[in-house]
Amino acid sequence: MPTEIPSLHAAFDNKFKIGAAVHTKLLHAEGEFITKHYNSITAENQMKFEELQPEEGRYTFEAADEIVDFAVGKGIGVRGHTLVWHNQTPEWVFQNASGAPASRELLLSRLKEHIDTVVGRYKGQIYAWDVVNEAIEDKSDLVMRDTPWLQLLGEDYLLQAFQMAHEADAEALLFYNDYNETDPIKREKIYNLVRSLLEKGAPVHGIGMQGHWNIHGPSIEEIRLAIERYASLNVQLHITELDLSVFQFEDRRTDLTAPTAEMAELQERRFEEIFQLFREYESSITSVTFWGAADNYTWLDHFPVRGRKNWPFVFDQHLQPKESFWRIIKG
Ligand code: HAH
Repeated sequence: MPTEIPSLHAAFDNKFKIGAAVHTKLLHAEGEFITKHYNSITAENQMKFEELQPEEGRYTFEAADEIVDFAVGKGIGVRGHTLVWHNQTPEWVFQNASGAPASRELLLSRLKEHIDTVVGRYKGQIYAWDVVNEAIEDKSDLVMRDTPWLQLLGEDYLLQAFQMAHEADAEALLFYNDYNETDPIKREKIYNLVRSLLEKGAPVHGIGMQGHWNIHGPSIEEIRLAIERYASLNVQLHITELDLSVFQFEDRRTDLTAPTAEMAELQERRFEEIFQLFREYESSITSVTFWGAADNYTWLDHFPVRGRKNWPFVFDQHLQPKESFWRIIKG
């Protein structure tokens, strides 16, 4: 008799939500699989600024609506991603009618309009928003990332964005989201940024740790220190974009058609340890989202090496549970 496959999210039901990044095609093709294993979904791309408002005042909500309708219909939560980011945001946002840089006033009014329209549309249906994504610089001698938002609005843009989002939906949990969040130097910059936002009274309810990790690092200790540091601000933590690449970032090999035995084993061990750690901090961690649903598709197939297959999840390319699945649900 084939073993019954238990639901992934059910294994964590009284701890934290288990999410997947999705797109509408995946919901059409594999809606049942998603519903069985995940109780939170995030649009991988279809709620980004360029997808929702490609031209000023022309909103394209079809895909985003479908994702939200699917979730509401199945009783699944939605994490919104993302309102303010330097990527996948159209050029027009930062320009005035003559193509020169937009004034502070113009950009702030566009930001407010976008947030009001988008957050307002899904009021009560999206439990958490990544209000600002990746505002911190990776290089150690700089703090804020140099983006058009910073250049045109100054550092104040984060406070503004959080206030606008809170006005549009007072119930939604509002997150600052970033990657390399376990790096000690970047970790302190993120901590200081969120702390200063909180001191200014900004409605920031949580920190999103993206969790784009690999089978070698960061160490469990580094992840633990980051969780402890962020949790000390008394905000919720969401793991927002979890994947465990089988390659180190510098590894440029493109010849593999399956993970090696060593990769698979390391990945299993790491998934087990990482979810053990998440369980330890279940009073702070309220949601854990994978940046995909199964190994048949991941953004890592194209990043940082184009066309190099990756296998970063706990379900394989045929949506079957990998050994890692059994290790993480055991607890
Ligand atoms: C994330 N950036 C974004 O938040 C998400 O919207 C996108 O779909 C994929 C990844 C992560 C990132 C990184 O790990 C390294 C360099 C730049 C960006």
